[in-house]
Formats: sequence, structure tokens, C-alpha cells
Amino acid sequence: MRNADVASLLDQIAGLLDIKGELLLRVRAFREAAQAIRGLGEDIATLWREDRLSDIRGVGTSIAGVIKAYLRTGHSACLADLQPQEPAGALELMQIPGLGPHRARVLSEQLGITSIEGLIRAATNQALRGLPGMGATTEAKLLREANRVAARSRRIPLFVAWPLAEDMATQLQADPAIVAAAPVGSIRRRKETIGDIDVLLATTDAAAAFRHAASLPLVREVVTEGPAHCTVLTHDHLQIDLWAVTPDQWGAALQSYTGSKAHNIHLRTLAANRGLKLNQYGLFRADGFRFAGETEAGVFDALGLAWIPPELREDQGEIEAAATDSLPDLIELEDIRGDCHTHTTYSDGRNRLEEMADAAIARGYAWLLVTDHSYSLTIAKGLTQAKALAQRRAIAELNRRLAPFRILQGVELEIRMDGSLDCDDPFLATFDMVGASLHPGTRRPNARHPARLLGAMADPFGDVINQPTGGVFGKQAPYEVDMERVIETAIQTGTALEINGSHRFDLSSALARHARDLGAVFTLSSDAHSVAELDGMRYAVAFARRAWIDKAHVLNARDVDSLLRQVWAA
Ligand code: DGT
Ligand code: CA
Ligand code: CA
Repeated sequence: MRNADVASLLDQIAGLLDIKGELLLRVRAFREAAQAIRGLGEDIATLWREDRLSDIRGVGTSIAGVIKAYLRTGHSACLADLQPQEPAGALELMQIPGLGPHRARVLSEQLGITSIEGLIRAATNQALRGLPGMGATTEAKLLREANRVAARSRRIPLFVAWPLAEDMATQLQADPAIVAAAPVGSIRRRKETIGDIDVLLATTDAAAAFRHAASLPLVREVVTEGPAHCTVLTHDHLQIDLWAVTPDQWGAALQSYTGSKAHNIHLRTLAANRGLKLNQYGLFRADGFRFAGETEAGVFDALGLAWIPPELREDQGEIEAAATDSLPDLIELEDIRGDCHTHTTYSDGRNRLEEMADAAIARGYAWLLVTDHSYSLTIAKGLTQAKALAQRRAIAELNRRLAPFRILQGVELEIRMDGSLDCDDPFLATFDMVGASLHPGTRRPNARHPARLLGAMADPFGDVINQPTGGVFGKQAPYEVDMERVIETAIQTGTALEINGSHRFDLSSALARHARDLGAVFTLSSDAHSVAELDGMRYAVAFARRAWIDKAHVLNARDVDSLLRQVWAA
């Protein structure tokens, strides 16, 4: 047991006594003793053995007793006695600046508030004003601080953070003081979820740049500002870090603030091993001479590395691959020839078939696979056989008009509870491509899910497994399926796995990387239920890139004939 442990025990006791409303003098005694013990030049156990505990500043008989008991048993009855008396949630509430133990106790005892979320609700309903010592101003301040603390502990999905960061960068770029602005951090790496938003600025006048940022409509307040870094909050309590560098430092800063931290550590170590120093200002020789930093590619090049796509920068083999020039040729949005998962008004889509086709043409696609829901998903008004045939006639007519563009008729097929596909096989054979999905009953843990998925893959007509894990970000946990087995079976049966670009993160880039390493083939899809949602493809591509997936393993990168050949051969 070390001095730090004992000091931390005394601090905890002080905190709990404080919450309890104990005399300040006694609280302070524990804090002072803790501080003195942290600064001790010798082991506290030695002092105890030599009976010199009371030599320590602030340690009287009662605190000495607490320390002795703790050193002897490794437990503290004093701490244990205090803990149950702590009002529920007080420690959580005390994370909020301006909310001390006294207020935490009042909130808990009088309003039953035991969490930050609870406090936000109560303050929003103006339930705090009227409590002793609390008016509308304090209430507003606590609400603001509580929102900040809550936002810090919550990760934001990429589909919220990325557009916001792009928007911010575009607005900043309009300022004459700002030469360039770009999202960096986990957004540039296209991570599924984002802790905070980072934007890099090239400017020779950081103060002016930060002033401009603070004046943008989306900014609510400036939290901190220094010479090269400024943190602002949006009205939705999202935190944005702004990093300012001079234009000649742009490349090094882009590398540095993109991260990830693990990637940076590896890269900087590699530089150090060659007697070089890499930081956000450039790549330097020991004598201070800077020979790279203006461009990011220049930094990598000077280290003997190929430029590494940001999506790979997680220190998961990318630096080694860059050193041997064996980075994967990642799939790009421009490679995508069509979308593999879209809906129309034939099921629960909001746009008509021809509108979806026109939008696909406008995106530069060569084909569009429409995959309306099959019959059993009644909430989605799925395709009956008659409806499917009517859609097929409409597609044929449109295809004559839109050639060489091709609409393909697929179906998003339900996998029934017994594992069979929601359609008779002879009729299935008449679709261009069949994607199988689990929807009904997936909310409940269900032992049959694995069997259902495996059954669908064994079916000769199942071409793709859509949204393989069933998770929806912030809404639905993935279901309990042995994904290892699903991936293996997909590879054995020639079934593609979907990377869904809607709000599911399914497959996640981590699972997709694993599947890719084993040799799986993928479809990337927007799962669009409207023309606007076709844009989800950029997320599917981003996650595929994070998974090191190249064009050869993506069905959407093929032209129609090659796609159908592949699908029918499997
Ligand atoms: P997140 O925000 O949790 O989703 O993940 P990141 O990767 O965006 O992490 P973040 O925002 O802490 O930092 C972004 C990058 O910037 C990361 O690679 C490390 C770098 N960075 C963060 N803070 C500092 C700093 O104070 N100085 C320097 N030079 N770099 C920093
Ligand atoms: Ca960040
Ligand atoms: Ca940050």
C-alpha cells in the first residue's frame, strides 16, 4: 500500500463528510492530512510501524486511527460507514461546475434528482428555482453546465459530426484571415462515433480567426481560448476544438491533429529512431532544420512512407504497410457504380421508382438495385407477388427509357422465424439479386437468430446478408449472433455481407476489417428510403475504407454484367 492510496482514502472520506454536511473544520483536517501524506518523503507504513503517524501535519488521534485500520486491513470501516449515507447520485451531480455537496444534497432530498440527466430535465422544467438559494439565474447556469458535462460524456455519431464540421470549415474559409480550414481528428478518420469535433485552421492571425469562429451562428459560446487553440460549444452542446497553425505548417498539423493518438505515437517514434523530431509544426533534424511540414504527403515521404489514407490511421498495421508500399488500394466513392439496397413507394420508401432512378443517374451511377421489403414485414407494406410483378413491368419500361442506365429488381427478404426465406424459391429466382434481413422479433434476445442467418446464407438464392448484426446506433443493440460463424459461412456460401450506410454502423468497420481479412465480399449500401438518403453511400464507403477494403471486394464497384455474373455464380 502506498502513500497515494492512503491520501486518496482520506480525500474520499473528506468528500463524503462534506456531502453529509459535516463541520468544515473536520472535512478540512482530512484534506490537509491527505495533502501532507502525498508530500511525505518516506513510506507511511514505516511511520506507522515506528508509531510516528502523529508527526504528520494534520494527523490527530482520530485520523491516525483511520490510517492504522486501513494499513492493517486494507479496508476502511470509516469510509464504508459514510458511503451508504451519501445521497444517491451526489457524486455524479458534483461533476457539474458550481454544484457543491450542499446543493447536491438539496437536489437529491427535495426533488429526488440523482443524475445529470435528471437535473437537465428538472432545470428545463424550471423546477429548481424556488429551492433555498436558487433563482432563475442559478437554474440557467446549472442547466448550461449540466448540458456541457452530459455532452462531454456522450459520443456523437459521424453522420451528425461530419456534416457539421464540413459546414463549419466552409464558413470559416470565407474569412479573409483564414487561408484554409479542414475537419481533422476522428472525423477525418471517419470513425463511427466522435468524441469532439476538431477543425484545423491555417492563418497568420489566430486571434482574428477565433473571433470569426466565435461569431458563427452555430456557435453558442467560447469555452477556452489560447494563442493557437480555441474550444467552442455549439447550441447543441457539441464541443469543437479549433487548432490554428501558420500556412507553412499545414501539412504537419494536418497529420498531427488527424491522429489517432496511437498512430501519432508510432509515427513520432519512427521519426525519433532516425534522429528526427515530428510534431505539429514540422519534421525537424536534430540541429533544428525543418525539411518537411508544408504538405502532409511531404511529411510521410520524408519518413520514407507512402501517404496513408486517414481512415487507416489507427496504428493497426498501416505504418508497416506504408513502409513496404503495400497499403490497400481502398475503395472510393467514385468507384461506386450503383447502390445495392434502396426502397421505393412499392414498400416503405418515400420516393417513386422513377425518382430514385433519376437521382441515381444524377449521382453518376450506372445501375440501381431497388430492394423493397418482402411480404411478411407488414409494417413496411411489403411486396406481394402481384406487387413485385407490377414493379417488374414498371422497371422494364423505365429501363427502355433510361438505357444504358439499368434498374435492377432486388428484394429485401425477411428471414422467417423458422429460418426459411419469406418467398418461394421459384419466385425468388426471378429477382436480379436477393438480400436477406432479420427484422421481426429481433428486439428480443432470440436463440433462433443465428440459425436464421445461417439458414438464409445456405439458401442458394440468398445473395447478400443485410445489416448483419442488427444493431442500430443509439437505438438497438446488435443481436447475439456468433459473427465469426456468420462471416465464415458467408465466405463458404459466396454470400456478400452488407456495410450499411444508414444509421446502423452495421457491419461496423472493426467487424468488416475482420471479415475482409478472412476474404469476404461486400455490398455497400445507403439503405435509402428517399432520394436524399442515397447520400448514405458516403458513410458505407467510409466504413469500408476503415476496414481496408479494396474495389475488388465490393460488388457495387462492378458494372451490371459483372455484378450479375458474380451474383448468379455464387
Ligand atoms: P475523439 O475526439 O475521441 O473522437 O478522437 P480524436 O482522435 O479526434 O481525439 P482528440 O479530439 O482528442 O484529438 C485529435 C487529435 O489531435 C489526436 O490525434 C491528438 C491531437 N491532439 C489532441 N490534443 C492535442 C494537443 O493539445 N496538442 C497536440 N499537439 N495535439 C493534440
Ligand atoms: Ca476529436
Ligand atoms: Ca479534440
